[in-house]
Amino acid sequence: MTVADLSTTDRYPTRGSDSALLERTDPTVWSGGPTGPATRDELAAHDTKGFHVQEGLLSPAEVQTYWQELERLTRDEEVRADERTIIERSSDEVRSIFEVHRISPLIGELTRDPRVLDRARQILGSDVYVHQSRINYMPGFRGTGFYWHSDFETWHAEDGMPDPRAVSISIALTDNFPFNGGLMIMPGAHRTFVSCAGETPEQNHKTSLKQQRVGVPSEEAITKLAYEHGIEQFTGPAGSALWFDSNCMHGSGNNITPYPRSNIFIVFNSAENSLVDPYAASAPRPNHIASRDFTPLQR
Ligand code: 6CS
Ligand code: FE
Repeated sequence: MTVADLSTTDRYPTRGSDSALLERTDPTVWSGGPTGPATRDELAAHDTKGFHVQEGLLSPAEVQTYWQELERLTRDEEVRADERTIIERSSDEVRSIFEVHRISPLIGELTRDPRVLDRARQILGSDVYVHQSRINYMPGFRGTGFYWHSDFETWHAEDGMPDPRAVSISIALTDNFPFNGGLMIMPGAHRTFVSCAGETPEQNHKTSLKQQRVGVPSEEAITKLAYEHGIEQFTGPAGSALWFDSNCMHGSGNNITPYPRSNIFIVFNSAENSLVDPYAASAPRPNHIASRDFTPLQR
């Protein structure tokens, strides 16, 4: 099936026989919703670039508390053996812990913290629920990064997310430097949907969360977007946070420094954008990767 065939049934067709750059036909900041703490300039930056930084979200004391929680989780043998925990390919260190907002009550509270929840509702212009949460531990020396991708391309194809009406927050628990795997992101590329060639294999999530092989943009698409938009990098002290649109083109390098780059990552989806059947996979991914509990979050 070519992208043209798919487009009659789907505004963001992907994983057909060829790749293409399609225009995003949805807003980035949705109007008409609840007000919130984001300033006019922050919303303008988010709309134009697809992301904005929330400086000093967590106090140093809170960073310490969440860092200790992260250390506790990565040392807990039950958590390490849990299917929601992804171990690094090249070592036995924890790479990610999914559904961490349900595993850790402390991180669960953070999803309902007004400093976080109200900003998500403001950007998405509606009630929201947690689509996915994870801790990316990115240990020193052996932390491996993530190749260029759009999260929405995966969430649309494999989770059945209709529109890019979702926003992620990446909260730095350690200092994010340019040299320890800091997130790279193309400002403005969120307005282009990169349709990727290649069918989704059965049970793809069993390997894609360690290394993504399908839903990966072509080097031609990445080159075109990089020359058109450039590349910025999220760096900042522990406690700062990056809010980024679900369709941002982003990636991160490996971390060969001694400094871990550990983040809490929460994805808010609009309650008006709840998941349907996957658009390009034979079965939906498990609930701990793509929640099907659409109950809107309350403070
Ligand atoms: O597949 C996913 O849902 C996850 N994969 C990546 C590389 N980023 C978004 C998300 O956490
Ligand atoms: Fe991602």
